[in-house]
Amino acid sequence: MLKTFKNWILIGFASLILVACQQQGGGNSKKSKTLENTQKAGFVKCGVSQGLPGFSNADTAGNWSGIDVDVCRAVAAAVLGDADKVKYTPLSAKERFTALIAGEIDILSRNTTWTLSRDADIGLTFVGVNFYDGQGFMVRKNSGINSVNDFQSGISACTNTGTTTELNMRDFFNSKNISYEPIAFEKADEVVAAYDAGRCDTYTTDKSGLAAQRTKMSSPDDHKVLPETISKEPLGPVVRQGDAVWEDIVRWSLNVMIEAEEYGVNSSNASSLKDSENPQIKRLVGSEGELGSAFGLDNEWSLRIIEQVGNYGEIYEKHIASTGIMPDRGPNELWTKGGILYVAPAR
Ligand SMILES: N[C@@H](CCC(=O)N[C@@H](CS)C(=O)NCC(=O)O)C(=O)O
Repeated sequence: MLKTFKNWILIGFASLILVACQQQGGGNSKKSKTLENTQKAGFVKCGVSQGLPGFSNADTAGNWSGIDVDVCRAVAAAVLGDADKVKYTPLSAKERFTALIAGEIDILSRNTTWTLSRDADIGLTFVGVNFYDGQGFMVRKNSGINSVNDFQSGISACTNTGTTTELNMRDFFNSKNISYEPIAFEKADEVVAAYDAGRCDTYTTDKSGLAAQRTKMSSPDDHKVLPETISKEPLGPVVRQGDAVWEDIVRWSLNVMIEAEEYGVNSSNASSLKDSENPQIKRLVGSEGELGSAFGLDNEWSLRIIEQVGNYGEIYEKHIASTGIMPDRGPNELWTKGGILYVAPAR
């Protein structure tokens, strides 16, 4: 009797272990409400900036492009089969998080810095980094200022409201005991116009933002960016907290573009690499493993991202390097080439 009881307990434990192992092995039975709604609507709801060249910018015909836009395009290629199926909502820095939490958008991909308080406090989840940046200062070349060490009390500084920039600027000037006059606007174009018109001595934001906005100034050559970087600004896409599968889809859509570059898979060679000898390449192009099933997607999801949007290197070249915004990749180079772009393996 006792023996039979023991056997039952053993069988019970064995089944528990089996179930636990199966769950670990994959097969995601969870459903994503956001994925379901996106597939029903037929487009990805993507929040972007109000116009930041290289990152998210619309042409005169209203076509959006940029490295941030490509994150949304990648998700659309993965979940809808077509990178063009994206509806863009331009948002100021101040309104971006409210729009995401309210469900007006499902991905915020808008030069947004990942910080503890944003990630933890307000119902947001950062899924990764698509551009490593830092805050800098722009001044007029004839100002006689060559370094932040030349800043004097009474300096006026233009910037955007609702940004990390405002907070870093305050920390920076206060820690150096320099009194300053902040001149802040909600719309980035107002900031640029104010600085351009000489209303402030310096314009401060992410260094990529300075480079991008400089292209909009009346005489870009009259200005320079100081050498110092006063903060870390890891920029990346954000989703609403609470839909773990959607979060994973966005995270891995980004990771796949970075890993594709690492393995030399690009928009032109991807489909010809289905028979590659390298199993990691085969997983990226969907001819080995079943990575898509974990998200409720087919196995070509990542191939479509690479074919329709490109790998990270192609995207960087197209939007940031060839446009002259930041030709040098700096930290945004792959870890295998001296940069810090290092993503978890898609396997
Ligand atoms: N990365 C910072 C700053 C983001 C930010 O809003 N920067 C301004 C200046 S580059 C901007 O995006 N302007 C473009 C726009 O508002 O459309 C943050 O997340 O707070």
